[in-house]
Amino acid sequence: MATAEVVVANGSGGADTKAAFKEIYRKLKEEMLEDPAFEFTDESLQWIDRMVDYNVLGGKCNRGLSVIDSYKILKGVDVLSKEETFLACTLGWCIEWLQAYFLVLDDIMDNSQTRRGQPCWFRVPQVGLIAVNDGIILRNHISRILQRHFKGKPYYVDLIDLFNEVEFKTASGQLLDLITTHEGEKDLTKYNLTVHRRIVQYKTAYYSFYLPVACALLLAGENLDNFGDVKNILVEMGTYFQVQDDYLDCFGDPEFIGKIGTDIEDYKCSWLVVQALERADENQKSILFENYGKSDPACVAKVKDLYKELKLEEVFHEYERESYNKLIADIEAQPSTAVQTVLKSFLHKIYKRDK
Ligand code: DMA
Ligand code: MG
Ligand code: MG
Ligand code: MG
Repeated sequence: MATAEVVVANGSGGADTKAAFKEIYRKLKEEMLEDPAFEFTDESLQWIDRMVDYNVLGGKCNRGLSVIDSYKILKGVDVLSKEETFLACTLGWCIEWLQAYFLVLDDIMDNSQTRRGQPCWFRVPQVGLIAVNDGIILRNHISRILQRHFKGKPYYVDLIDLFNEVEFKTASGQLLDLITTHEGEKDLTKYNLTVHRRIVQYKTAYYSFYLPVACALLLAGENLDNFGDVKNILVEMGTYFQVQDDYLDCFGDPEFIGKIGTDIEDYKCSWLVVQALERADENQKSILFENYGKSDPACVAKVKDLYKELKLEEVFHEYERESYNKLIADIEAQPSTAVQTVLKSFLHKIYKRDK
């Protein structure tokens, strides 16, 4: 890594940016609690207040903070005006809100136990399936935040279209993720890298990687149609990110990553099971067929033992190095150095992450 890149990687999302970002959260939440379109009761106010804090906060905020970092790099400045900081942070929070909305529903559908080191929202006593409606509320907050702060900007319609488009892609990815695991359809022979790639591009890459950069580009007055290559690189990066997520689901430390993996129990088309299927002999395949997708901890343990036997940890580290090198080469082929810097700072935030 060249020295200049180290500065960008370490300087991004610094303490000042995080403090400014956090400050703006308080304001946005206050506005949601004072929304004139609804006559809040004391109970409903308290519910929204707690629900938003519980689900929007507590993450790494990488997606949200990236909007600010990317915007600064695109503009070629270290410091933004108060107004620009506010707008960039607000878009960052809209992405964090979007993430909260997807996670609340994802945890119900994946039957997960914990998220960000606490029980999943639907597991909190007295929440249960009210969490479904809370997800819808979180989604509606985004539209209301955008309307309040961006209506009248020349890029307002593009912003709305962008959030709608990315939401549709994500929900479609979740659909693919969920129907491959259907009872009666359970068939490991259908799982391969092509199927995996399609799922993860849609369910993760667009909202986690393309969306923050696209927001920064719109803020900077750019036309997204001119950034097709950038989009492709970000989708590749997002694919690599979800492979890391699949790896950590099995090999990560639940205490540290804040969530307990469920991919084996849920019969997910995870990168690990796809790699295992490619490498297993007949005997090992039958172990997979017998034990994958069962909630019995003894079955889960057999699958994990097989992953270790097949040395999937090493396979993953090799994949990680290769993806990194390929991404760097694609990034360096980009004509704009500002765009290169944005993409590299993103990549360095996630390369070899353990959380
Ligand atoms: C997450 O996929 C995708 C979305 C849209 C939330 P996942 O279920 O693997 O995520 P996690 O491991 O965080 O539950
Ligand atoms: Mg999940
Ligand atoms: Mg899921
Ligand atoms: Mg996962």
